[in-house]
Amino acid sequence: MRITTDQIQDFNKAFKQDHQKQFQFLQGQLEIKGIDTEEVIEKLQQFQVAIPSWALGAGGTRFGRFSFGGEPATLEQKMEDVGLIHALTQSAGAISLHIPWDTPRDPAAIKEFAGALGLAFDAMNSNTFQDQVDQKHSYKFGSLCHTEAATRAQAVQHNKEVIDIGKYLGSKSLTVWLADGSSFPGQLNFRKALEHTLDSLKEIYAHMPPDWKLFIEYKPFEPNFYSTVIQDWGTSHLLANECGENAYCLVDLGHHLPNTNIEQIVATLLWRGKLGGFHFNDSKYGDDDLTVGAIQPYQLFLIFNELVYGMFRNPSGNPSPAWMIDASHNLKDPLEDLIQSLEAIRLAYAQALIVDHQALEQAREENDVTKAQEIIQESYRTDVRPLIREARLRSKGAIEPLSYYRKTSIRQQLIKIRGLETVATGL
Ligand code: LRH
Ligand code: MN
Repeated sequence: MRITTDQIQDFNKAFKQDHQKQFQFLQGQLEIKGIDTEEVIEKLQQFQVAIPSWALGAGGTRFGRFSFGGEPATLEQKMEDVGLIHALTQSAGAISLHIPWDTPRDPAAIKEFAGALGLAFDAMNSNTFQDQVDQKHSYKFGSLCHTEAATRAQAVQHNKEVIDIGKYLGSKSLTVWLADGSSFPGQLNFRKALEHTLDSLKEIYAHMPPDWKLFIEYKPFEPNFYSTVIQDWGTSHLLANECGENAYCLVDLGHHLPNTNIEQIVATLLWRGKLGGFHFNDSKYGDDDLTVGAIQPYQLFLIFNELVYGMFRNPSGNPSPAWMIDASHNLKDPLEDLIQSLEAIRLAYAQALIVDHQALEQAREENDVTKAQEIIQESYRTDVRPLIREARLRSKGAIEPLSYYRKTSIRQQLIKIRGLETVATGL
């Protein structure tokens, strides 16, 4: 299923007048403060977020899974759905594949199809947290950290194959997330597990082309519930440093213990030039993989405030991070959920772009705590949605993507084409 630019422009007519009024009002307000709205809109238009191939169907928990109907049953249908989201939002110009959930049966055809949809391939994701049929060595007790060399070698080989698939498709990075760890005290030799993991990561790193990046994703717990080998940003940073200059830390927002100051971790990794990218989502308790900005929108703004500072206001030389969503949809239509997440991400980015960083630094230098808070909350409390809409409109997207999705009954159309029973691979 495809949506044409003409269909979208036609649908936009009903929203244009209101949008123009709100946009001109906000533009006027921001220009009084000396903010260059054109620069902000340009940055928003360039800001593309990769959609995870594993989050286009109904997710589930161990307590159950509730299907939506019309789910993509093939990689081609998943790419079509990302194409739909991108046509409407003009902010999802890439897909991130998870192997073997989305191993292309015909890589040449998949590459051509991505070109036709205007999609790039962002980071590839390996999977050594599940055993595949006919797999020789089980990952029950770990993969890159396993006590047995043969199991480690099997896991390293899998990562090399994922890189080779990505090389062909035009991807430039590999994300390694490991479930490796233990669920009982005494079960694991922490040091040996880290040493094995480092040696294995170095082999994977050596297989990467020189222009590739390795993203090392950390997580404190689940599926292991006593220790995780790569449990936090410090361990990921240590391993990335040991691997080499093309190895970085990947920050999944849901991979932090309650009340962790994630924006401070982001500032620290940016400072050291080791911030590789993000898995955006939101959570209240654990790795809940909820819609971005649904639970803690202020935290998301504070994270982007550190990103804007570290990337533009006082650049640390960190390469532009990879922007990816990593979510799982149990209750909402996956495409609606992803459209909301994309909106929340651009909102936080736009709010951070209008922060008066000069005044903020001065307030900080003078330890004027109240003023510093007033400055950042002024931006957070500014309704920047007209800027997001204008950026979408200029990129030939929908002024109101969700309205378009609902008013044209896209889910019903997908159900008509694919039926009610199709199940998407992934989480
Ligand atoms: C682990 C994780 C990782 C993916 C998986 C689908 O919790 O965040 O990024 O491999 O989800
Ligand atoms: Mn993740």
